[in-house]
Amino acid sequence: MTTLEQALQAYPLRGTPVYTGRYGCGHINDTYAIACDSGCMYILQRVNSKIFTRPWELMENVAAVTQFLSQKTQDPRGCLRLIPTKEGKSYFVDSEGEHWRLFPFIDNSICLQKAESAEDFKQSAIAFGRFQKLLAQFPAAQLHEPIPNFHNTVDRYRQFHEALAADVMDRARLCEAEIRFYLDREAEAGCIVERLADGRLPLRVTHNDTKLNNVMLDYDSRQALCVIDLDTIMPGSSLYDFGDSIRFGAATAAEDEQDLSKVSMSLELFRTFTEGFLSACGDSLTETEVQMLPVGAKMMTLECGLRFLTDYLKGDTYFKTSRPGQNLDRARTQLTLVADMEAKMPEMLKIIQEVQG
Ligand code: ADP
Ligand code: GN1
Ligand code: MG
Repeated sequence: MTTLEQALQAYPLRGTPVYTGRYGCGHINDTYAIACDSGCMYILQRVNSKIFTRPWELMENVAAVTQFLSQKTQDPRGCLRLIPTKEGKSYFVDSEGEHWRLFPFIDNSICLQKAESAEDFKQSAIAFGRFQKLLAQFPAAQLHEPIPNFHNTVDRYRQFHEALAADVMDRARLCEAEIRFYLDREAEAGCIVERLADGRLPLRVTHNDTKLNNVMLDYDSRQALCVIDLDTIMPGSSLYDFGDSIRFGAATAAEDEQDLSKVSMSLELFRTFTEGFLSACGDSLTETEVQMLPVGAKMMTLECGLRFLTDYLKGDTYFKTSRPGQNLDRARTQLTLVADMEAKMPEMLKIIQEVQG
């Protein structure tokens, strides 16, 4: 019996599977759609144990958060729900030690790879804002960290210094200006983690992969239904999710664009996202969090760029590349965005005031 068949047998499916096939465009897990003769459909996933080395901890996070969310919403499509195994467990372990989980297929929904309009981007903001609001009372400190220190920018700088000192590929000489740019901003690295540590910023449940393709929209209305892909949920700051959404979604060019004249942060898209996010968060964010949202955007972009540069120095061992120098290109787009955000900081703050009303 294949491990997929083992997984199918572990769950109390309604009816007999008549179709099982690979599904979606996710880059991390193995995702299958299952259709049964009863008409019931499911999503079955094998967790990527190369990236997530302690999948049982990740599954404890997913089980705790989905359980909490399901008590907050009546709408069956309003949150991701785990289906327990026949033994009542939240995941199944196959004969090779791989972890599987089963979800109801979210009916009549669509998952976009790219925003086709500003409204799509706004809907992702609503989904992630609602996610924050619904989880505002969740005891975030109880969550595991599937990737420790994921958004600890101070630690990301430590790793950068290590890579720079080793310079195993002899590439530092090829990116002196970029290295300087990131080093010039090292003093700012602690601005979120220090506030989390001393309580000026509250600890929240963060999603950490806030791309549009992790949001399900209603197929007909294209309104946000729920957030999916909960593997990287961790304790952190709301600024992480807001910031990473802006970094990726409000950029006017691709993450690896080589023509830097095309790279900027769209204030219009910043406003669009902020409107959706704040309207859905309601009053669950503190005033400090709201005021620091633009800083969150800058810090997430700085950190991501630093990670790309670190990976370039180390020989491209973390981020997948399809051409030489791609990680350096990515580090360059991110620093261009950071510089643009620095210039637009007063306007971003003004937008925050206007949206807050
Ligand atoms: P990955 O971590 O590999 O990105 P995801 O959990 O994001 O995995 O799932 C991959 C894709 O599968 C999603 O982009 C979405 O299209 C689809 N998908 C995931 N869960 C569901 C669900 N419950 N209902 C319908 N489609 C889903
Ligand atoms: C990675 O796997 P993907 O493309 O969703 C990375 C993010 C980065 C992003 C940059 C677990 O996300 O942190 O922002 O690349 N995810 C992980 O493209 O490291
Ligand atoms: Mg995904």
